[in-house]
This record gives sequence, structure tokens and C-alpha cells, in this order.
Amino acid sequence: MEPILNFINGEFHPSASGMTLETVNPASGQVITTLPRSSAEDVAMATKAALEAGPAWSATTMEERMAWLHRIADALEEEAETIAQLESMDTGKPISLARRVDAARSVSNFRFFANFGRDHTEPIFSDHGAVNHVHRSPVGCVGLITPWNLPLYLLTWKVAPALLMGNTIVAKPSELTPMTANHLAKVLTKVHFPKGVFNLVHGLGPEVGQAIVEHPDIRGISFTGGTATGKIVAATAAPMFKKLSLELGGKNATVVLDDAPLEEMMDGIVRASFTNSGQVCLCGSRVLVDAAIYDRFKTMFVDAVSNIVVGDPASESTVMGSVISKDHQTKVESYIELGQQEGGVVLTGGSATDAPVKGVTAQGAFLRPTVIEGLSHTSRTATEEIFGPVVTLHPFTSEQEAIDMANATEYGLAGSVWTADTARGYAFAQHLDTGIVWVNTWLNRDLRTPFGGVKQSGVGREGGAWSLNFFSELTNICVQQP
Ligand code: TXE
Repeated sequence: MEPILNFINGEFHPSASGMTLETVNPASGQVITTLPRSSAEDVAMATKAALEAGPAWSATTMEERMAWLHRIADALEEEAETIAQLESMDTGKPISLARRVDAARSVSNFRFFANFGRDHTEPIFSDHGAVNHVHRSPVGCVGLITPWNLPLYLLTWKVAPALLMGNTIVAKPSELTPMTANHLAKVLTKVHFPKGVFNLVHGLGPEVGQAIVEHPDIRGISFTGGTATGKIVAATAAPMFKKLSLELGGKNATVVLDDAPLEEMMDGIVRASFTNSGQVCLCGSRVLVDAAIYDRFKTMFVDAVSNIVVGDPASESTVMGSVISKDHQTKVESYIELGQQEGGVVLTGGSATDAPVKGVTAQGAFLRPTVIEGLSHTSRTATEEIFGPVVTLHPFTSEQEAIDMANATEYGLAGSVWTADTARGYAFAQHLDTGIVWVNTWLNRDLRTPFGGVKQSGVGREGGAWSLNFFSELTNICVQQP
């Protein structure tokens, strides 16, 4: 395939140094193409283009920007199948998932904010003979840094509101998954989007991501990725007083209460555990089950998990593809090994050697979904983010114990509660120290709601009005009435 290039000032360019990296199809181990190994020099060029495009873009009206978001959504929709194919090839996720989640949500991210901008009005406060107007203006040039698990889904989640609020952008996708960000640049070119408003610089995190965070003219950073990297981003941005939104790792609990109708809810619990090979920050990687139903749950859960169709992501029948890379496969296998060292028992799945995936090449980064029981909920395997197709099972004997277990990690992103009584589930959810809790569902997303975590899962919220707030600055204009 043609090489990926940076997208700066509406033109495609190699990196200034001419250096490149390779992007690999993790399901086959084959190199797909190359991408620029950019540096601070490329980030400076992209930022200059963004600053030059800033005045004209921020002078447009919300109406004009909403119209642009609709045009982009329309163009992405026309190319949804191409986007799904590229995303599946770049990440190893099944084509069915790439269509249903990645491509579809990339369109709806633009569509949602195009419409949300219309409904959103600013408050006016009148008192003491004066009228106070809350005036919004763009942050300016913002840096968007995104991970490899949901590449276009998470990039567009940031691009749409950033554009809506009149900002210009320097974006950096993960070096592991550059394909669909590149396609977004092609779509913007196709719809004649103003040059320099959206810029894309590819490369390694410490070389390009770091340069974006350090650049003095990039006034806000929206970052999604690992907690360890989030700490580096925060340490760099904080003394520069940049606006900062961090959506980081998670080690989420799926809590199954004693009255949960298991036949009806098992599919949702399995999806929460293994969607995208468990490579979603919202996945439930710890399954806490009331001891009274633990054995019945375990039997049904292990049966469902061992029947998940794992294989070639290009096949329509595949439910779980590969993980993102051979390196990540090794990292996940090390946690399966650790789980056994810590006293856990593998009930299904295991390393690629112990539980080989049939019908795929050994060069592919495949693992079968793995369930481990018998571990303390404070073990490393049950508290560290694995970010792969591995869940641990833990019985509890009271709701309070379940709450304490669920809250016993350094993360606080999401969780789910399963029960026949939704009022009970809602009451239980309020005790979970996380940013999001689903009751009897998972990944049901209303884009108007706040999205983000607490503790080591990040700082800030994006979504709906929270995104508009992050991607704008407020001025209160107080007008003394005559
Ligand atoms: O994240 P990284 P990755 C977690 C999960 C996963 C881990 C690594 O644990 O194993 O993060 O995934 C860029 N300054 N999640 O590699 O390494 C990097 O190039 C600025 C949870 O995706 O944090 C990439 O574009 N940027 C997460 C982006 O940061 C830097 C989803 C994320 O890379 C940088 C994905 C630096 N110094 C992974 N170093 C979620 N919560 O959704 C790297 N980057």
C-alpha cells in the first residue's frame, strides 16, 4: 500500500528527516506500509500551519462549523467500509467489529457534535443592574494524542468538538495504527476542508507526542492512552499551564449480584470482558460474582468464553481477532503466567502455546480468551491493567465486600453491575469509585454524557458539554445596564 505521510497545511509530506517506521498487520505479521518517523521539526511545521489557519477558522460561525462537521460525517459515511477494512488490517480486530464500532462511531462523533452545537446555548446571569454574558472562544491550537485500540473512533471523538469550538489541530495517532487517521486526512482533502486547520504528524510517542506536549503554541492537550504515558504528558504540560484532558488506563469490575438472570445477561457480560480482545479501556477485566451463584455463573461463563470464535479478522464469522502486536501478545502472556504463579487456575484459554488459535499463522498475535480463578483480588494479575483477553473471577459474600473489591485498584474508569433489580443496581453503582458505571448493559454510550475516570484512570471529562468546555475558553462579559 502507498506510504502513509504527514498531513500539514493541507498537503501530504514525508517527515523532514525522511526517516520512516513500518506498520504491521498484527493478524499476519506482514508489513502493511511505512509511516513518517517525525520529529519536533515536523511538529513545528504543523503547528505553524495551524496557527496561520487559526484566525480564519475561528472567525467562522458555529453554524458554518456545524455544516463542515456534517460534510465530514457524510464523507466518512460514504467510506465506512474502506475505513472498517483499514482499521481491521491495522489493529487485527474483526471486520464486523470495525464496521459496527470503529467506522460507525467515527461518523457519529462528527454527526453528534454537529447537532449538539445547535442545541447548546450559553447562560446569561443578570443581577446588580448588569447582564453577564458567558462568551466562549477557541483554546487556539490543540494537540490530540490517541492510542492504538480504537484509532479513528478516539481520534474523531476529539477532532469533532475541537473543530466545532473553532480550534485548529495538531494530531498524533499511535505509531502502531496510522492507517485510518491518514484516511481522515484524505477525506478532509476530498471535501476541500480549509488547509492547516487539521494537521497530522506521525511517529513515536517520545519523539512526536512529547514535542506536541512541549510546543508553547499548542495551548491544550487531549490525551488517551496508558497511565504511565499520561504521567509523562501531565508532567510536561502542567508547568506550561496547558488545558489537559487525560483518559488513561482501567482495571474495571463487572459485578454480578445474586439475583442476576444469568441466561439473559451472560452475552453482555462476555462482551464486556472480551470485546476488541479486551483492548478497550472500558472492558471488565475483573468479574466479581456473588458466592451464592458463583459455580453456576462460572460454568456458564467459561462455556460461553470457550466458544468465542477467534480467528482471521477478515472473516465475517470471527468474533475476536488478534491483539495489537506480538509484543503485546507477549505482555499479555506474561500476565497469564503471573496469574498462575500467584495461585490462579486457568479455566479456559492460556498462552498461544497452551491454547493455540486454529486456522491462523504463528506470525499472528493471537490469543484465546482466558479466564483465571482462585486469585486474591489484591494480586498483581487482578489489579494491574493487562489490556488483553484475560479476566479474573472472584466470589464475594456481601454487597459491601463487592464494593470494597471493586474499588481496590489504583484505577477508577468504569464498571458494570448486573442484577434483576435496576433500583438495586443504581444504588450499588453510586458506591463505585469510577467515572462510568453501566447497570445491566455495557458500552451503551450516550455521547451527551461525561466520559472519563478518576484516580490513575485520568483527569477531566469529555463528551457533550464537557467536550465543548474543554475545547473552549470562557470570558464573562458583564454589561452594566443604563
Ligand atoms: O498507549 P501509550 P498505547 C493503555 C493500555 C496499553 C497501554 C499502552 O495499558 O497497554 O496504555 O497503549 C503516545 N508524550 N491503554 O501504546 O503508550 C503514543 O505514541 C506524548 C489504555 O496505545 O500511552 C500514542 O499515540 N505522547 C487506553 C499515545 O501516546 C506519547 C487505550 C498512547 O500511547 C508519549 C490504549 C510521550 N512521552 C492503551 N509516549 C485507554 N484508556 O483507552 C507515547 N505517546
